Formats: sequence, structure tokens, C-alpha cells
Amino acid sequence: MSCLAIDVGGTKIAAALVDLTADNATLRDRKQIHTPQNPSADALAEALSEILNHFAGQFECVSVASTGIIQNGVLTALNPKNLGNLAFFPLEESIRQHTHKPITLLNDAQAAACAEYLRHSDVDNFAFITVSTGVGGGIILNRKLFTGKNGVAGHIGHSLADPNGEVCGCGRIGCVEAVASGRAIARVAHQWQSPCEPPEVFERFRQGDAQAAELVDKSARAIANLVADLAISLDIQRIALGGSVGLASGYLPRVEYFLQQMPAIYRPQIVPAYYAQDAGLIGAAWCAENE
Ligand code: ADP
Ligand code: BMX
Ligand code: ZN
Repeated sequence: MSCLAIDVGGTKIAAALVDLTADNATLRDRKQIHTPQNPSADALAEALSEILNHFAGQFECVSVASTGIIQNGVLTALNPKNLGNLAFFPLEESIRQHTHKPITLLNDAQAAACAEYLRHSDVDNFAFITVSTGVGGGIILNRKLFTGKNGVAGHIGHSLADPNGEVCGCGRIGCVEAVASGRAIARVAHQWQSPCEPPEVFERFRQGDAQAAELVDKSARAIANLVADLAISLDIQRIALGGSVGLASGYLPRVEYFLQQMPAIYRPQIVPAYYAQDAGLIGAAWCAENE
């Protein structure tokens, strides 16, 4: 029977029944809802409850890939602004109220890294970067997901992009996330004379609008530097880029453009996430079976 995989992001919550085969994954009955944006644990619990009720009786296990640091069944937001200002959430307890089946919990980008690595097992060191509501990462070292003792490893969106930059929601100044994420792009674009949301920023960028291109490039440059840092600090050989910003048409070529300006040792191969918007769901199911 299937695994009920749930991917909790800062903008959307996706869920599906996932079945894994030796070389692929099938998703059934994929659902997607908006992540509650009001600062309430009840609202998130209610959203999860709806999903679990919808899929009742159809799964053998539940696996949740969630934004935030997951430790001992509790979700702690490094950047609470990405989760409607919710800083802590009893994720396991909230799911346990609806099922007695086994529950697996892990960070969303860590899960996606596991899914993407299924397609890149010819390299030993691999990373997944999501440029989405925030900027997240999952790191595979010596063929294994590296989470660290506290599950923090891979939170590369909170490495430094600009010491004079904006204060990040995590409290540090100038994180990659504060410069490059969907929220960072939205914050700037909301101030424009003709304000807009990130999808429209990208539309304008593709049409040659200079203001939009500058904003997209600010994000892409920060991600290129992050890629270079991963290559030189951890000998990462290949990186998959995901998230709605990371996968937006025209974005990856800009990251590559900035990377091309660096010496070869800083330039691992970058590919779009093979499983695209489903990487978190598939990775969650894979980790439930394998980790
Ligand atoms: P989550 O963070 O919940 O995993 P996404 O990966 O969809 O969700 O990322 C959400 C962010 O991506 C938001 O900031 C949103 O404005 C932005 N976004 C959504 N669609 C697009 C698009 N087509 N092009 C560029 N940015 C997008
Ligand atoms: C933030 C952090 C990470 C997460 C990343 C991408 C929180 C709530 N989240 O850096 O744990 O992996 O965002 O998350 O602190 P997404 O919502 O953009 O997918
Ligand atoms: Zn930060």
C-alpha cells in the first residue's frame, strides 16, 4: 500500500499517495492547498487534519516533509515569517491524532534532496537547493543525506549573501534567503510603482524589463555564490535546483551566467529538479521506506 506524503511549504501544502518502484515513483490523488498565513497552530493542525481525513484508510504510513527544523517530532521555524509567524508546531502529535500508522518527519529540502539524488547516484556528493518562499537545502555527502545531530544541516539559505543586506526572518543580517527567496523578491516588487508578485516579476524579466531583470539577477547571483560555496566547502559535484522561483523559466540560465564568471573549481553542474514540484513528496515517501 501507499505512503501518504505531505509537503508543508511556506506558501503551499501538497499531499499525495506515493508508490515507489525500483526506478520511479507514482503519485495518486495529488492535492494542494494554501499554507495558512495567520499565526496559529490551530490553522495548520486543521489543514493537516483535512488532508488526513481525505486520505483515511488509503495509506500504510505517513511521511511529512516540512519547512523548518524538525526535531523530536516538533517543527521549529528558523525563519518564523515563512510560516505565518508560527515558531513551533507539534507536528507529530498533530498527525498522531488521526492515525496509528508509522510517521516519518523531515525537512522539506532534505526530503527533496533524497528524491533528486535517486536520479544522480553517479555522484557521491550532491545537493538540492530550493528557491521558494525561503531558500532551503539538502546535502548528500558520501551518498547519504547529511542532517547533523539536530537536523539543522543544509539550512544554506541562512548562510551569508550580503553583510549590508536586509535582516533575515531568522534574525541574522544578509542571509541568502533575505536576498534571493520568493519572499525577498516579493518584498522589493511590492514597492515598485507598478507593484507585483514574483510570477509577474519573472514575466516582466522574460519580456526584457530592466527593473525586473535586476531583481531576478540579485537573486540568481546570491544562488550562484551559494553553489560556489557548496562546491568549495563540501566538494559537491552536482546540484539540483527546485522551488517555484528556482524552476521559473529563465532563472537557471542566470545562475549559470554568474557561475561562469568564477574559476572552474567553483562550478559544479546545476540541473533543474527532475521531480520538480513533487520532489518533496517523493523524497518524503522514499525516506519513510529507507531512512
Ligand atoms: P513553497 O515555498 O510553499 O514550497 P513554492 O516552491 O511554490 O512553495 O514557492 C513559493 C514562492 O514562489 C512564492 O514566493 C511565490 O510568489 C513564488 N512563485 C510561485 N510561482 C512562481 C512563478 N511561476 N515564477 C516565479 N515565482 C513564483
Ligand atoms: C527556510 C526554513 C527551512 C526551509 C526553507 C525552504 C523555516 C520555516 N524554513 O529557510 O527549513 O527548508 O525555508 O522552505 O524556517 P520553503 O517553505 O521555501 O519550501
Ligand atoms: Zn536567515
